[in-house]
Amino acid sequence: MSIIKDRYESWDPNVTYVVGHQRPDTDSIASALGYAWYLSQTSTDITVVAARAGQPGKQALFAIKRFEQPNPQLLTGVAPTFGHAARRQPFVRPTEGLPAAMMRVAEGERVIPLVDEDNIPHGVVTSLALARAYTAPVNIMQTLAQPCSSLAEPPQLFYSRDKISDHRNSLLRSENDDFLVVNDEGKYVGVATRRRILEPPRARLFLVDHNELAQAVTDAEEAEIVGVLDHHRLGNSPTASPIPFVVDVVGSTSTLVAELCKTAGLTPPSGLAGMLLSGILSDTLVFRSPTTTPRDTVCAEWLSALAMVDRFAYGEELLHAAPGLGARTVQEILDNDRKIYQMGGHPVSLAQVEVTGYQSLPERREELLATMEEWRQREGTSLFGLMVTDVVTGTSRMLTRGDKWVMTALPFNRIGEGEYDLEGMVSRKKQLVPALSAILDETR
Ligand SMILES: [Mn+2]
Repeated sequence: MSIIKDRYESWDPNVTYVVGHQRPDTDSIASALGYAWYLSQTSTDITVVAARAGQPGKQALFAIKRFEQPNPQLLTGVAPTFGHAARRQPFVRPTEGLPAAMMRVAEGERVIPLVDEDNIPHGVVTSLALARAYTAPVNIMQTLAQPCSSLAEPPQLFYSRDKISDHRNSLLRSENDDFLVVNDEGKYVGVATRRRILEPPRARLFLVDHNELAQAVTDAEEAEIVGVLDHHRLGNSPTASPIPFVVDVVGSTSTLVAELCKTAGLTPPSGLAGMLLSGILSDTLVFRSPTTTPRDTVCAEWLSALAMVDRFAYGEELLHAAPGLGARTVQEILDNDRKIYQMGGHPVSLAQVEVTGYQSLPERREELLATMEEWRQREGTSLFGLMVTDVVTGTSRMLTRGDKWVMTALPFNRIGEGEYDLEGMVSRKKQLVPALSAILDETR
């Protein structure tokens, strides 16, 4: 209902958001909450809000509930909109006389919006049109009696929710310098000048648990990245100008947040400590992942004391809240989403499973491959592929068992016995199937 909501939509230019990657996992949510808290404790000049780029996974929701943490604010997109560029400029009613508009001009306005009692805009009166009316060779009393609507010029309208970048071309073609901005119901929001539209306020983002724009919240390339705190490999640098950019080789971003707190002499509240602990336990698979470092275990010990939980028992509970590969049976992994295809007359069985990181793939590989071969023999398929898709990085690997002639023709990077890197493939239907069909059709 409020103007502020119409104008600012989902992001506020006065706020600095701490936001994790799309398809947020537990570490992404925990480090956003933790780092936002840390920043709010250490910097007084900015308003910091923890945010998320999408719906958290089951495990993250479990941790949020367990430690009674707020779900971070959802950012659906961070592009500047016309609402962000609009200023709620004073208006006059279309029925008011010209002196009302003239007063606004005297106050320094260049265009005066005409807005009726229902908040619907009826064009604008420009200072030029007013000057002409006042200097026209007619009775000045007649001029003063005219309603503002008599001088109304049709405005160019934009919706406050619309992204500026989607309209750049029509803006460049337009001869107007001032544009009326309305909300979804067509009601007056404000006036946006060309200058403000071309240089709108930008969302201020602190990225946690990722460092590539491809994984960031929608339209992050139109935002101002003010810092990065992460533990993943370096992707493309998201900024042109230098920013605080921390990518450190530990098991989780939550570890980095906990260390920052320690260094600053800050003790996170019990619930937040539990949340950060959850981030560490989730990413390190309760310290079993080879990515675990002593820094993770030291922080986890500290946080579990603050949260008053047994980190090992709670860790197992947490992992089972959203079973990754580590906590699922071979049957579940292979058969939850499996389809049989006919390619060039050869039956091919393709399963797909989503993960957040490949941490637990090595320890399950042998078991999975053995079962795949068993099923393949039983079903008589030429190939059995398990596409393991990392929803965080948008990449996939494939475990495969098949007839020798198919295996040797596979057009993928082999990274181990029966294991291939599918790189940017995430869709079985649109990417993997066509790639496999190409060889199986050919070698028939
Ligand atoms: Mn992480």
